[in-house]
Amino acid sequence: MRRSMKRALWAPAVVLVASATLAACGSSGSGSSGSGGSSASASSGSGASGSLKTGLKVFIIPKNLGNPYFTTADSVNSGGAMAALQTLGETSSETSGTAATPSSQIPAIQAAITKGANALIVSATDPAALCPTLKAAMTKGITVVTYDSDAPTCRNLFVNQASTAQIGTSEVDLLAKEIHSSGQIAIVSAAASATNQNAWIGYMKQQLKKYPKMKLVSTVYGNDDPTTATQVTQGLLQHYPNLKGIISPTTVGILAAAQVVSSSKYKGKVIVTGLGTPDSMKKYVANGVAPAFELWNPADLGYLAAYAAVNYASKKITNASGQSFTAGKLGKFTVGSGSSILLGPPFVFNKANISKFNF
Ligand code: RAM
Repeated sequence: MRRSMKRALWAPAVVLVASATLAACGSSGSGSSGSGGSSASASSGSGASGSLKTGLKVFIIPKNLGNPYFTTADSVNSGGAMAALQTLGETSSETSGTAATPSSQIPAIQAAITKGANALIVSATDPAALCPTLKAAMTKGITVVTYDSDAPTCRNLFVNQASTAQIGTSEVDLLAKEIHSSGQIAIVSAAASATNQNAWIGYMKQQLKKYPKMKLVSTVYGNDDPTTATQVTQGLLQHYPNLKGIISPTTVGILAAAQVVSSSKYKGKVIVTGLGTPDSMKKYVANGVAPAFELWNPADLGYLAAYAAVNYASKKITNASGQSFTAGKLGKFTVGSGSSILLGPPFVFNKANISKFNF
């Protein structure tokens, strides 16, 4: 996708948004980048980024490694968090467990603290389970920024991908349009403890009140694991043979659900929507199983989280509402209510536009 197109579609919105309030394979490091070299002591640079500190040790800790959504959000090649950190002269490293569970993620957070992190950028698998570790980090003066999935009481800032309410309500609206506002529907979520999915599902339930003929019969959890997501979707279809629609607010879940429906007798009977990446969903937009779905640009989310973390760690902003900073190519952002920063509105992909996107 060309840069100009990307910017036009994801122009940053500076909006006040209500923050979404709502295992042991150890951590495995995966690559690091940055031009900071040894970063034991960060310094106040005076380069292009004003007086932001350079040489900060920043650890990006997604829900899990191996999830293409987070790879896009975090990596240098996609222009995600590590690209921003490289530009700013920080040292960065992406680390987590392989399962999207707190027992997999927490050791990675602990290891980052031990290694002398100056800032952590975390997508929370489970806010309650992560909080003691994140609070310990904050007590040591480490900047804690959540992105993607929040831990509202134990971080300095939350970088929110899109309005929580808008995501939840618009997914119900998208499905209602496809199934003529009538019939049994189900949700294929990620982990039962995930802050982001639970907040979106809360708004879906509210929005469903506007569609009295649509009945939510079940919510199942695929844990952002392709095999589990496939199995729970198969189980749903067996239990509810009259199902008309599935909403899956997770990139792993929506792909599994679309694959299961496409290769079964339910193709043409069950419509899938939710949050997906365009590359993984092109086939299912084309075959009509998932005519429309949503997302934001994950690379921009990571990039913005990196700028937020460095600005906070450099004491250029606090968590107070109204503080603003410039996030490189994305422009100016303002801290909103709940100490959250909003990337922009969700974007709907469908057959008219999906071929323009490659991530
Ligand atoms: C999955 C993860 C992530 C979520 C996206 C939409 O990759 O659950 O947290 O934001 O889907």
